[in-house]
Amino acid sequence: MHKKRVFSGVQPTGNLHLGNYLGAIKNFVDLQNKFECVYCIVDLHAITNRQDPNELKSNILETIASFIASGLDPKKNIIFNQASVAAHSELAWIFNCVARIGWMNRMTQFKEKAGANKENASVGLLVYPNLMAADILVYKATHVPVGEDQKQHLELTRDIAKKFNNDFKCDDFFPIVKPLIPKEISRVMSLRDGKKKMSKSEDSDQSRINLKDDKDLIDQKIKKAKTDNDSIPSEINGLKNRHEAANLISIYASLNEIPVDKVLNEFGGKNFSTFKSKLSESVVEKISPIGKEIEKLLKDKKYLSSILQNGSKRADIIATNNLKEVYEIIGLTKFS
Ligand code: AQP
Repeated sequence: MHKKRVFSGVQPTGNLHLGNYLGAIKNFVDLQNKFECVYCIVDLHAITNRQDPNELKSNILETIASFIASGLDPKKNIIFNQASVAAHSELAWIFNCVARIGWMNRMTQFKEKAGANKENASVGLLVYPNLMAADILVYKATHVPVGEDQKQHLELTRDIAKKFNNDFKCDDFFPIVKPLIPKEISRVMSLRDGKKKMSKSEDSDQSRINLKDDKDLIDQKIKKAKTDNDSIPSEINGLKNRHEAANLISIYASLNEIPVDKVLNEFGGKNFSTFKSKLSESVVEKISPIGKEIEKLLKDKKYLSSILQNGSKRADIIATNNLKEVYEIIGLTKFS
């Protein structure tokens, strides 16, 4: 039996949005009172695509500011950046030798991010899931809150843990992690195209609500969000194949922590303009205070760096101990 421990990470690639918040960060906040939680800014994942060094530095601080502004308590949780704890990269190398190339080739995120020019993608982008497995398992984490887009990577983490435990006959050494995926909205979709996920790297800023957007921008983006010509249905079946409509309804449900059918009870038969103004109100109510707090926190970079410094020390102790056990299991010795 493993001690219950939560681990999750967010890439410091700028523009944290409503998808990151509802899919992951909101859940991080809820979990901090129930589990020991380790939350990581996964800067090594960010460099699988080229990053401007100065922008990367400021995005790391902005991500930590977003964590704190969303309600994470740096005393209660271990909050740190991945590059500060070398054990992540060391275990990732070991997992590069455990995982199979066929497993990597099946990852849909690689296919989507590498696009048509697969040969030109970084090797890091291909083996990204091994580093993610190392991030989680170096803490022997048992629960991982993520959006639905990360489900396949978590299945791979489970496969790596099982293969390692089996290959080295150390039954139950690594836990078989449980994904914690939000129920009402597991994947927030783009405001411009209900079949694409809301994403930081999407060119159009109109496709997402950023945590730092002000009230006017939020109102304007929601007003312009794509819908269809039909009114809001009264039952869930009526949302079938209406991707944009389903997305807006689910965002409202998730923000207000009510089930989708309750939203449909309230708005069924009404047109989208009535609903959109209510949705705007909810987004502004939940997101604007976070945006304002992010701006405030970003004025105190010393404070933000001190959170990372402190969290990195605490994370390093756990990760280094676990890595030591891994080295012993596989027959490696560190003489330095
Ligand atoms: N649209 C989304 N809906 C629900 N959850 C989402 N997450 C991301 N987008 C959505 C969840 O947020 C956490 C952190 O994600 P990340 O920033 O580390 O990486 P990502 O999934 O690649 O996010 P983006 O916005 O799509 O970034 P880019 O455009 O840079 O690739 C994860 O738990 C993720 O599930």
